Amino acid sequence: MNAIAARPAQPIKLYGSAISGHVHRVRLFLSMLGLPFEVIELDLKQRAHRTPEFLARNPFGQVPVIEDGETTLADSNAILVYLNERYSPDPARWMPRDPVGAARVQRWFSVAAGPLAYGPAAARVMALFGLAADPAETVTRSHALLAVMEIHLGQQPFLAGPAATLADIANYAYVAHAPEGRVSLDAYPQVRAWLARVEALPGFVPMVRTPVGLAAAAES
Ligand SMILES: N[C@@H](CCC(=O)N[C@@H](CS)C(=O)NCC(=O)O)C(=O)O
Repeated sequence: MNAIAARPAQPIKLYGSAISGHVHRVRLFLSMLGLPFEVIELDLKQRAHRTPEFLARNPFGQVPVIEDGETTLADSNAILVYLNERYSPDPARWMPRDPVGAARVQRWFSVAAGPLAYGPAAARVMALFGLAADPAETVTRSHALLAVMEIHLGQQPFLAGPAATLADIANYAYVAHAPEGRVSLDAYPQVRAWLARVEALPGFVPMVRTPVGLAAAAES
């Protein structure tokens, strides 16, 4: 454990959107680390993430992006790794140093960037913005992921083992908000218990619930 945790010289700038789960995972970890930050809210509907100015920060045109002094970084999972390595008083707590522990976190980063993004996150985006894709297929894909998580979390309290790690931070928001995409969590008590464990961690902050998402959740 580091004796004294580093602090940013000035508040970290977080370019994001309040309804983005990718952005929320960064906001959540900034809060858990107690770091100063300011959010620059981009209106994605107005394509504020596609301006030349923003594309210079992230050529993929996606949020989140952070600016920490001279350092500009995109990609939520990459940002979590950066914040942990640079500012956590106990980086091994969130990203284990042993080969198996580190690999387990990486595995759940891959889930967050794959099945979670193409399942519950995509189902929610379709519900929020009425996108023309097949919601049924996405909902089915979401339940396939949740079924795996249900078994996994019945065997251990957190995704990568006995304690919370970056794996839990990366996967929390889109699972917690899955009902906004008409993906019910009713059949997954172990998943719901895990969400409650994450919500009980010091510094936890929730993601906003949107009116459209709330209506969808009420129907599901
Ligand atoms: N791999 C990226 C994905 C980020 C992402 O999909 N961001 C969405 C918001 S939730 C976005 O910016 N979408 C706008 C677009 O792709 O045009 C990450 O983990 O940060």
